[in-house]
Amino acid sequence: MNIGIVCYPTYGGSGVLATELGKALADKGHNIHFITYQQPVRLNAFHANIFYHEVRVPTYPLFDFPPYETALASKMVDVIINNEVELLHVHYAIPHASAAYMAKQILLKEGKKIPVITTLHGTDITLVGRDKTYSPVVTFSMNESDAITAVSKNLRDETYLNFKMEKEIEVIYNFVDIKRFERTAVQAFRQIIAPKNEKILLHASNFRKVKRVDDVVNVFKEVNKKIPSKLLFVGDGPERTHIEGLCRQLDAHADVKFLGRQEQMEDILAISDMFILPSEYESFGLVALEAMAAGVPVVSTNVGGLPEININDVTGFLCDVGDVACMSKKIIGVFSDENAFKEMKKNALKQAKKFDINKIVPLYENLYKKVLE
Ligand code: GMT
Repeated sequence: MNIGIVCYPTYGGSGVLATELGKALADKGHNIHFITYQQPVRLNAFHANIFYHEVRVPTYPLFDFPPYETALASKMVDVIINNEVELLHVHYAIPHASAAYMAKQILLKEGKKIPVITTLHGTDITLVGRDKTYSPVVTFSMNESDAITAVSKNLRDETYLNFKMEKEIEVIYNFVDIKRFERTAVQAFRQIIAPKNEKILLHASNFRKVKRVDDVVNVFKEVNKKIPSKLLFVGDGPERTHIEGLCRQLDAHADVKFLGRQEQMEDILAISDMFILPSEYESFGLVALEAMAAGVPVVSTNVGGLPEININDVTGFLCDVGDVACMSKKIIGVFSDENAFKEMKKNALKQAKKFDINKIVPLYENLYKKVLE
């Protein structure tokens, strides 16, 4: 099939998932056309079946806000016509679903019917999409899609609850390439981070408020009082400066390292003992699944789609939002019991295997076949 994929090219989970999906589909022989404003971060190697089409938004003195959506819809039309693209799969509803609707209408006038699949990822529904500023357009363009998918049951239910849906939403879970995370720890790297064989705690995110990164620092402070530990932060974003300040204020900075944006998550996970994800909301928590694929247990909140992935007391722990005491107590407990910790690591990997790329990608292929029929 010739498939157009539209996504955000940045470090967010929706862009990562869309890119990994495109790469997996290309490996299976499909031709993939990525349409976005920048080369997606995970699109980092040559593949004969993958094409990248950059959306350029020319500036003009009249435009206080350059019209990206118009440029994107025009690019979609151009790519579809000139590359015999058969369907469009857009990730993250805003503004991709409405741009796809526009492209679809333009192409219909030219006698070409192009099915559109919209995959909902989270904040496009729960945070931004629900806002009155966007909701009429989001509702309309979702309903005009030929198929809608959500990355968890929770996100599907949230969408039904908050939007007037006229169409069914299919749940297709996010996935992980288990093989990529089968790494043995680089001992020299571990030695630099934790020279006295301290436990290594990890958090990775875009440092937005919804991630509650303060809680990570407070959990770490408590754990470190009982069990010598180090904390690694991966990623960057609006809260990072504040978090660095908090670490200094709590006198924790000597045991904390900020690695910034990293692509080799598998190497960092391979030396980590526990992943902390205390978010206010996660539709799925792709980063938690990646940790589990590396055999790293996850302490997370019990919100959104997280309980569909992380199983309390089995693959890690689930605590209420903001319950730092619960999170630290659970980590200290399992770090103090070597057998329970080993068992939890095994369970984390076993659970991640349920979301393996080879199980999930065929679900998208089936959906494509269905909409093309
Ligand atoms: O979490 C973010 O801020 C990034 C956001 C995105 O759109 O890239 O992530 C959302 O999509 C991911 C992939 O489906 C999910 O794993 C994240 O849980 C989801 N984030 C939220 O729901 C807050």
